[in-house]
Amino acid sequence: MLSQVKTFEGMLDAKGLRFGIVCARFNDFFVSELLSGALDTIRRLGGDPANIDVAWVPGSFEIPLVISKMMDSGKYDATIALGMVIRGSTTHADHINSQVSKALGQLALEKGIPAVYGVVSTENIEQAIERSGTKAGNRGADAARTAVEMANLLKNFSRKG
Ligand code: INI
Repeated sequence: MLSQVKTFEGMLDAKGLRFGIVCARFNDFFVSELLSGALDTIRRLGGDPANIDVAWVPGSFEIPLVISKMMDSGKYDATIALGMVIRGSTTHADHINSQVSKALGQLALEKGIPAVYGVVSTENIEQAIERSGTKAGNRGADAARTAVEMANLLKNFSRKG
């Protein structure tokens, strides 16, 4: 029974894949670390740095528009959004988080290209440090791994002819 089931998985092999990464400059102290983690991961999975484009935008709120343009260019197998939204004393961060996550999800569905959500939302600076390459790992590296897996998985479902 199980042997007849066709199972699809995306391999963790970045060879030949093209990536568009959009980084938010707001809190760039952390976002630069997320980007380093993402680039290092793609390189160690066999990706070619010449196949990676990086665009910087003012803040996380601006990320989806550039992701959308990157998708329309037809140049990328996957896109990655990197940002750091740190909660302050107002609800500003909540508005950014919900808008950006919703927009990225919609873009991926509409255009059929992964829009990996590497926008980290934290309560404070300590949590931001933990997720930018210290005790909770590097969310940029996680996002890159997801992008590679999804790009390879989707190759199985591309329309032929
Ligand atoms: N942008 C971020 O990426 N992170 C934040 O923590 C943040 N906060 O807290 O304000 C932030 N704000 C800027 C926002 O993304 C837009 O750039 C701005 O509102 C202009 O559209």
